[in-house]
Amino acid sequence: MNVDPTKLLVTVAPTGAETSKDDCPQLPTTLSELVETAQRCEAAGAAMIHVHIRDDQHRPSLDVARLTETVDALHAETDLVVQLSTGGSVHDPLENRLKVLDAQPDSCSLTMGTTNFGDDVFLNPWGFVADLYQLSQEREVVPEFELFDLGHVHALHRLLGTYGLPYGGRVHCDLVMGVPGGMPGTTDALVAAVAALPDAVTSWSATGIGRSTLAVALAALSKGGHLRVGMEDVLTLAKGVPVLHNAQLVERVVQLAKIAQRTPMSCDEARGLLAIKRR
Ligand code: KMH
Ligand code: ZN
Repeated sequence: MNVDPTKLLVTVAPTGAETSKDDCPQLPTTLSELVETAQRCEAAGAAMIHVHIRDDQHRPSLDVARLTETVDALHAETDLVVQLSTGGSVHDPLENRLKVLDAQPDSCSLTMGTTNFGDDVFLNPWGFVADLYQLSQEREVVPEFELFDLGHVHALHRLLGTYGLPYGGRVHCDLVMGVPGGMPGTTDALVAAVAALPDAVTSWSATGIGRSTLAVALAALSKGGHLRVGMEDVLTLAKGVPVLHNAQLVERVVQLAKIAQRTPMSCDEARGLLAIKRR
C-alpha cells in the first residue's frame, strides 16, 4: 500500500482513566460529552479516537453494554475510527480487559508489556498480550500496539514472529513516552525506539505524556510519524494554562503539522492506512 508521506494521522485520546472529573470538570466523561468532543476533534483534524469510558459516577468502567453503546454512538455521530482501550485503568482485572472486544470496536489498544505507571503497575504479562492479540485476530479488530518502553518493541518482534500479522495485515504502533516508569519523552528515546521497530510495522505514532507532549510531537513529525494527543496524556497547554477542550490539543498539532508540511488525513484515509474492517 502506498501511503502519502505528507499525510498525518491524528488520534485523540480525550479522557483516559487516571484523571478524576472532580479535579478536571472539563474532562469528557459522559457519553454526550464524549460525542461532542469527538465531533469537534474530527472537525479539527483527528481521524481516530482512543476511548476510555466512565460510569455514572465518572469512574473508569469497562462495562461491555456501555462500551457498545459508546462505539455505536461514535459511529453514528462521527466518521472517526473508534479505538477502545483494552488497558483500562491500572485496577482493571485482565479478564475484564479481554471482554472489551465484545463491544466490536474498529481498533483496540494492545500494550506490549508490564510497566511501572507512577506509583502503580500497569500489568500486561505475556500470556495476556498473546491472548488479547489472538482474540483481536479472531474478531477482526485492528490492534494498535502501545509501546511504553524499548522492551515492548522487542516483545512486538516476538508477538508478530509467533502469531503472524494482525487482522488486515498492517502493523500500527503508538510510542507512549514520558510515563514515569517507561521510556522518557525525548527525541533520543523516540529515535532509538523507531530504529528498533520490526520491519513489518507499516505506521507508527507517538504521544508524549505531560510536559513531554511538544518535544515528542515535534520529534515524531520530523521522523515522519503520526501523532496522538488528548487529555488522557496532558492537561495543560503550557505551565499553568489548563486545556479547556480536547480540540485545542488537536488544533495545536495540526498547526505544527502545517509548519512541517503535513496534512491531517481523513477518517477514510485512516481506515485505509490501518486496514480497518468495512462495516
Ligand atoms: N490507563 C493506563 C493504565 C491503553 O489505553 O491501552 C493504560 C492505558 C493504555 O491507558
Ligand atoms: Zn488509554
